[in-house]
Amino acid sequence: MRQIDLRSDTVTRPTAAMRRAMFEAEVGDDVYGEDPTVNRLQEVAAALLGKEAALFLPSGTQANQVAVLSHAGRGEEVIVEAESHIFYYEVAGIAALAACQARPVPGHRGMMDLDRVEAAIRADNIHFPRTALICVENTHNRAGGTVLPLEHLEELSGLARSHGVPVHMDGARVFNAAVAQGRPVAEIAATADSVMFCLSKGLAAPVGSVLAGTKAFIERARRHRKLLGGGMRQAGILAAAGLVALDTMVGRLADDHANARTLALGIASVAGLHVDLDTVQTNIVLFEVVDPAWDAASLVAALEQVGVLCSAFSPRKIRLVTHCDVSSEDVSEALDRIETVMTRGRR
Ligand code: TLP
Repeated sequence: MRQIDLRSDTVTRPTAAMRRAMFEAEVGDDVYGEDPTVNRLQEVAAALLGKEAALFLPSGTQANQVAVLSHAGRGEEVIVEAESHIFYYEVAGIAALAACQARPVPGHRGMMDLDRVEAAIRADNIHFPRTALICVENTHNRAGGTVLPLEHLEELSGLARSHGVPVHMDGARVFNAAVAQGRPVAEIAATADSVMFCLSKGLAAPVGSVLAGTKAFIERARRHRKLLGGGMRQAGILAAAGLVALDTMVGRLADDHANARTLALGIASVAGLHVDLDTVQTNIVLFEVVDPAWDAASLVAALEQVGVLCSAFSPRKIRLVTHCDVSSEDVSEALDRIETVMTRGRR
């Protein structure tokens, strides 16, 4: 039985063109700044995002943490959306690595209420930490891959600027946002001082993320990357795949979005499952298990038995992610299997 892996877009494998580019990559020692392929990827990424400079890092988590370290100092405060990756899934890195305090603000579909953000920005008072950074996530993973509207980001950016606080965007899937909105990614990136994006999710490169910002910020980030052990040597082998990813994999994200919509519409018609279709904006489908005979963990286990892999996201929520290794036929097949499991009921 063919497995259909919808756990994450991180499971994508490098394409044939990436493997060829990796094989042929010109390399050097990147800690000396001498890897021509890494340098090229950084230049291409900075230009795409409309930023002065960029840095290649091994993972999105490290890129986010390096961003926090490079914006904020010990004992300062970082405003984060309460369900954001940087707060929820990064092993308390803000506290453990940057020695900062996270100030979570609840969001709706990933968007923090601007009044609440403003209220969370600290006044100048000897008792208070300084607010050093505001983080946003676009697309927003735990909200179901929702796109943060440009007007919202622009308002947030204006608010942050008026208080002299920089904004970091966890844009692990910012290319999904750009494709969904039909806007250049630079327009989205312009609303943040620094932006991180992942090459190893929907763009299918095997490893790596990029952090972009001003030259001065990236110089600080390079030092922090070294501190976290992310200074790699002949990393051009990885960057070569990243260049192919940017060149060939961005436009096709629209197919993943169409597949996610089909998947969501199918799930919406299965008794016992509920999807808020308005949240299905990119390549993520977050659905709720309402049938009391199941919970997320038991349904994930039953689906695994029939070769559909997905992730339990909360006691009653399951996440499915479409990507380039899942075709529209796979989506129909996955829907058939999901329906069969739900109709057969819990054994
Ligand atoms: N997200 C992973 C898991 O960690 C949940 C996934 O499968 O979605 N920012 C966002 C918004 C992310 O979704 C992720 C990965 C990261 C950062 C971290 O990237 P990596 O995995 O490269 O450290």
